[in-house]
Amino acid sequence: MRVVHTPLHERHDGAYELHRGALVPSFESPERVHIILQALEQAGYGVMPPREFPEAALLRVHDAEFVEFLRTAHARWRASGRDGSMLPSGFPARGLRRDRRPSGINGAMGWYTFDASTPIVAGTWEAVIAAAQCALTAAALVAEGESAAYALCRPPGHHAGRSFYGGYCYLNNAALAAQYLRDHGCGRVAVLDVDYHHGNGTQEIFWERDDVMFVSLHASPETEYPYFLGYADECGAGAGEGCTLNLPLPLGTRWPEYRAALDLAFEAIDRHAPAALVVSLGVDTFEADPISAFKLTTADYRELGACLAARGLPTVVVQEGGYAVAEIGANVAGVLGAFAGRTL
Ligand code: SP5
Ligand code: ZN
Repeated sequence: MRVVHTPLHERHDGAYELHRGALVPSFESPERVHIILQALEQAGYGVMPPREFPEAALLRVHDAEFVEFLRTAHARWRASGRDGSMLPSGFPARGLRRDRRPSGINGAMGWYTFDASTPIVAGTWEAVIAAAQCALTAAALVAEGESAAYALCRPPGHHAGRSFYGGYCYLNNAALAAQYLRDHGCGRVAVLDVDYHHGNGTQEIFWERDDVMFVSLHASPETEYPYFLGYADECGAGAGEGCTLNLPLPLGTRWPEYRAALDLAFEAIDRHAPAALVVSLGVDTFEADPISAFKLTTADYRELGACLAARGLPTVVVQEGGYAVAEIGANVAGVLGAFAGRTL
């Protein structure tokens, strides 16, 4: 299994985020990828840089004005006399207008994001576009016949929707991979999201579609981020009705319960009969994760990998969250190890 990676992710280093009422150092740090890469290189994986893709590949999933906002946001911020990390200071909640986007940078930021934990710095766009190209490259490898590929994406993507960012995510890497597979010969695709947090962006992007199924195991949004999506009664709409499946799980979930939910996820995926699988791989389900409350162990990630690989589907694995930096390499390597010797 090949690993797609570029050091350009380092251009995004958000400095700080709003967490429990205080600005704290960003949990989503460049060190995460350094440690994953080190573990995968030690395990002997071949690492390759991403290919270049035209902007049209992004616009298959994202809104053009939104992409333009991300590309130009920090320059606008600097032009208004500020510098450093951009965070929003207001959002269009109930009672405020949602029919017009303010021309000023602060209003535009509140328009396009939904939290104050997703900073934009001078290098964010460069890193975001590089992560998207890693995901597209991994999808291309699988479309061209590889049985599996891993995109070491940073920043992550599954909270980003067609025209919004948040949750440390800017462009939706997994959705771009899924759409690429659809556009290159795969009739149906399933996205399985195993990050601790609900993949609200991916769900939104494919909500009304029957060609890309979205299935997610995550902590209940009753108490966990992103709070306002990810409930079990969300099933998709229109042509996509029945093509979204949410399996929210309680705080403290361990492998046996997680495994049982994974079986349900695969029953649904089997009914959809996809030609390929995209895995949004967050390892923030780990017992020592600093912002999460599931209890998976390093050994459990090998089991998870075995479950995923055993499906025998061409698979694109896309990195999402995971903030226990010391163990993130072993946990990701544990999942990917199951794919190593696999041939379809
Ligand atoms: C990609 C990804 O994993 N994004 C996660 C974004 C989470 N950001 C806000 C986290 C709020 C954590 N609150 C602490 C609750 C502890 N149980
Ligand atoms: Zn997460």
